[in-house]
Amino acid sequence: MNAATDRRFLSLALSLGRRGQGTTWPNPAVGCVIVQHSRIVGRGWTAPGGRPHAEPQALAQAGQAARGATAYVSLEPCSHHGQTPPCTDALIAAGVARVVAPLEDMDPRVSGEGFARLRAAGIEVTTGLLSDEAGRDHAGFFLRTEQGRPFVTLKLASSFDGRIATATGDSQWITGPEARRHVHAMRARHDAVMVGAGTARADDPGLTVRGLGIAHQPVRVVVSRRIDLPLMGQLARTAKETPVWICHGTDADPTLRDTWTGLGARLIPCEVMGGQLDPLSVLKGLGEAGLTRVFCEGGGALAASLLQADLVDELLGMTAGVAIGAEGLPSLGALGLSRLAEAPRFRLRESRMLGGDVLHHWERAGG
Ligand code: AOF
Ligand code: ZN
Repeated sequence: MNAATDRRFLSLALSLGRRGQGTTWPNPAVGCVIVQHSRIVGRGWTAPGGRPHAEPQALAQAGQAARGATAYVSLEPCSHHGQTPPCTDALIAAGVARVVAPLEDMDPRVSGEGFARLRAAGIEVTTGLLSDEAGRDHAGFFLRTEQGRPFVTLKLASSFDGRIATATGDSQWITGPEARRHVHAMRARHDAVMVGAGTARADDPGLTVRGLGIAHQPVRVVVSRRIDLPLMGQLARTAKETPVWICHGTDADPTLRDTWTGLGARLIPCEVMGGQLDPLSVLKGLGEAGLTRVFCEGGGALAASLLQADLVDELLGMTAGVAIGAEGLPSLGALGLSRLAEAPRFRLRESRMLGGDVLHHWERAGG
């Protein structure tokens, strides 16, 4: 098989894998394509909840056609006896001749062992192709495995001059319907949507995915040191149907904790540092609870504290052609910088028109 063909089928495996993003945590969202004589005979991706894994599903579809075929997998097939038997064993048993996967699984139970087992069984293994793209797709899973925290995408939709509301708090419809639709699609591809308490109070957001025909909902995370949240708001009313997790200070009022637990929320105690919640402790708490990809939608104070702590992996900006002026509410709180050299910097990955707005997508520089 030539490199261009490998690239094409592996790229397809990667895009199938991405279909599972937001639904497979704490497991990675993997995709698999089985190819026999240049024909796709099986496709699979990690099921919601993280199991079954991608490979056994694709192999089941391929049946006998898997014998002598090439399996394209977006991550090293697992070799451990976890909650399901190892995918390497399934590939070996099916008689696959070759496996193409971009990179090793960082899970210490796998970590090269999957490739080694396949090779030991006489299967040809090709790695390294599309590894940057796969690294991005699995960045959340890898970060949680290595550092115990999820990947953080920070979204800021603002006016041309970086404001998110007028001085009186009027914030509806800064960006257009296409941008809003994109936000919903991005929510769906993350394990959780996260906001600070100020936003939860000011906007009373639902934080659900709507209008895309998707049944799955991401977890809704609210960061609130004192659990200072409206008891009659949308989050409180719907916490029993769609998960609400509250990251609060260890010093929060126990009665309020009980109230929110009663409403159906999950409470995650986090450390307080210098009078505010320590953002690293918040993310570690979320990582411990299984999250791999978090979509932060502000507000300004939470966004600033994450940026200050160098915990933002990706920025998603949406900018509207409207000017609000200095008295408007800035999208970011104070960062306390004196020198530009200290300012968090990101590298542009993509920019394009989105309806009447501009979408710009940045990733951490040198990360
Ligand atoms: C694969 N294909 O589709 C996925 C894999 O708890 P378990 O038994 O489900 O195992 C989880 C681990 O399996 C996870 O940490 C990661 O290493 C791997 N995920 N592997 O071959 C898949 N989702
Ligand atoms: Zn597996």
